[in-house]
Amino acid sequence: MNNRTILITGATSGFGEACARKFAAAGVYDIIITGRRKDRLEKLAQDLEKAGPKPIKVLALTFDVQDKKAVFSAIETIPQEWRNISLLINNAGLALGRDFFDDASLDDWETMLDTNVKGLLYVSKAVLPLMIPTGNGHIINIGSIAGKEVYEKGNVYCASKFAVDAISKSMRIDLLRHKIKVTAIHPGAADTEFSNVRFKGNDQAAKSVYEGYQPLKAEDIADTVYYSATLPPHVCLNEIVMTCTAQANSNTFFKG
Ligand code: NDP
Ligand code: 8X3
Repeated sequence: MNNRTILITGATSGFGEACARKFAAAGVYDIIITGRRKDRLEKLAQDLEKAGPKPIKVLALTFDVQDKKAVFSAIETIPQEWRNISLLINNAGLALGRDFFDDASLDDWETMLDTNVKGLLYVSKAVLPLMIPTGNGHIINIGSIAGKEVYEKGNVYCASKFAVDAISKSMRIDLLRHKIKVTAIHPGAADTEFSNVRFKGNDQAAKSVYEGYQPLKAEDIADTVYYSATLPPHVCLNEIVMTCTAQANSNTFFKG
């Protein structure tokens, strides 16, 4: 049997990298990894090829999901043997800043919307013509608990993840006729490079987000993605909100 082909956005770090490692370890998936940092992708590709019980194929594609032309050009020119993509993990995303609405930066807002919302739309639209003919498509969108409940100074990051929630629900309806499963996974606080990016290299601010409790790890999300992707064909997990045990909702943590 041929391996199933999957495409993961944002595979250079955090959840995306953990997903790539999880699927590679199974040895039955050929994996397309994407992100902007080419050096990381190339290093990861080498690791993945020999990570499982038998060698798998790995294709690294470097593009910025905000760049519509680059997204379509990268995906439309994927070599023939990679075109049967049946699982898409829309994971690339970021938060920038944590400021009151009136203090926040317009540039940060635009980058978050362009990446988390428009980037996800571009990649999905580009991949769907390849996925539909496989007859067993599955799109897994990484949202956030921030897309379920807003929190102070979360404003446009929360809005971008509310959009991912709405897009996931819409996709599930509109892609039903193609038998494509759509799963949205909404994690709470997880210790990745996410906060270093959000606080723009202020490591102390980033570290303080995870102090006093045990946050989720990237591998927890990868395990959940993998579980969702390996259910029987007639079962679709529509959405999952997952937090560490110390987090009850967007705003409530037990630290101590
Ligand atoms: P990381 O910062 O560790 O990883 C983010 C990934 O997204 C990187 O691989 C990065 O790759 C990629 N990315 C960011 N911007 C772009 C872009 N413009 N084009 C292409 N790739 C891009 O964060 P996480 O792994 O934590 O985050 C993954 C997803 O999970 C995001 O959507 C985030 O919003 C969401 N999330 C995170 C939570 C957390 O607490 N960590 C909780 C809930 C959801 P590169 O820089 O190489 O392009
Ligand atoms: C990331 C989790 O709570 O920082 O989406 O928004 S949170």
